Amino acid sequence: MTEQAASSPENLGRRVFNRRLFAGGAVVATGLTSMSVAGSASSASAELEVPTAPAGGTVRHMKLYVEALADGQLGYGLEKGKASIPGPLIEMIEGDTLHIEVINTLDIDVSLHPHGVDYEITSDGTRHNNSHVEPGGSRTYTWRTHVPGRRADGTWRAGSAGYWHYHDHVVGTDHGTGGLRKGLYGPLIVRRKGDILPDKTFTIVFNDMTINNLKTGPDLKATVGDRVEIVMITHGEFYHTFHMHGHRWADNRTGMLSGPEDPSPVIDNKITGPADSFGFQIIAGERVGAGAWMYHCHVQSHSDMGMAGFFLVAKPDGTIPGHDGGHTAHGAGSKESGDAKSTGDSKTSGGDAGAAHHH
Ligand SMILES: [Cu+2]
Repeated sequence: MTEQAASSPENLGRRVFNRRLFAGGAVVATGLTSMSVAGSASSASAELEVPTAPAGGTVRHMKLYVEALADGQLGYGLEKGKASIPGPLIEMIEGDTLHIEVINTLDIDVSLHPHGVDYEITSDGTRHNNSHVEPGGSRTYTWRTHVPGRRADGTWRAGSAGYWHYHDHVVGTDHGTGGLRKGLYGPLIVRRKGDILPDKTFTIVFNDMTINNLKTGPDLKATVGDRVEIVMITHGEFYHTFHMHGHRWADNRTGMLSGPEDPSPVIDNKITGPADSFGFQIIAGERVGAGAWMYHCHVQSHSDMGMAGFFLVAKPDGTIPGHDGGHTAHGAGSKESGDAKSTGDSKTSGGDAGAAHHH
C-alpha cells in the first residue's frame, strides 16, 4: 500500500492522502471511499509535487482502546494490544465528522476529551456530564469540524483547522490528572482543504519532566529533503520551551509561511505550557544538511535532566555524519548514556511507533 507507483499527476494528491490514511490507521475502510472521491475532486487544483488535503465532509467511524501498559502506564490504541504513548495520530479535514468508540479495558473509569473540535456536551468526556466510560464499557464520542466562514452578523468565524490534541479527563481526578500523567493523551490534526501534506509526522509531548513519558526524547528519523511535520503538545505541571537545532518554522496555524507577505514571525524556540499545542512542517536538513539535530526543552535544568532528543536526518545513503549513536541528546557522559538505555520504556510505550506516523 505504501509503495504504490504514482499513476498520473492528477491522482497524486488523492494517492498520497489515501496512503496516509492507511498508514495512520486512524480511519476504517468504510470511510475511505468517500474520502477518495473528495480527494479526486480537489486534486486537479493541487500542485503536482506537493500533495494537499482534499475537501472534508466525510463521516467516519473508528475505535479507540484504552489499555494498561507496563510500569503502570496507560495508553490509547486503534487496535487491541496496540496502545501507545502518545496515542495514535487522529487526522480530520474541516467539515469531517468522526465517531470514536472508546473501549475501556481497564477496571477504572476513563474518558476522551478533545481540544479544538466541535462536540456536544455528551462528548465532553467529563464526569460531571456523565460522559466518561465505565470499567469494561464503551462509549461513542462524536467530533465535528467546520470550515471558516462569515456569521450572519458579519463577523468572521474561524475554521476548526489546527494542531490539537485529546486526553483523558477522569482518571485520578475529575481533571484527568492521573490519566495524563500515565500517558492517556494523543495528537489531533485538523487540516484545511489545500493544506500541504507532510511525508511523515512526529508527535512530541512534554509531559511533566518527560518527553512522551520517556526519560529522554525519542529519535525522530528522516532523510534529507523529507517534509517532516512535528506536533508539539505540553501537559503536566510545568512550562517549557521547545527548541530545534538547525530548523525554523513560522509561528502561525500551519507553521509555514503562506507567501512573501506573510507577517508571521519565524522562530526556532517557543514557550509552551500545559495543554498548549502547536505544529509545523520543516524540510529535513534544508540548507544545513544531514546530522543528529537536537531538539529539547531550553529551560536549562530541564534539558540537563533529560528533556532532549535527536532529529536524526540521514543522507540518502542512510548515513548520518558525525553521529555514532552512542550519545544521548542531554549529555555525552557515559553515565547519562547508561541512564538513557535504562529508559527502555520505548518498547512498552511505543517508542518510535508512538511518536512517529509514517506516511
Ligand atoms: Cu522544560
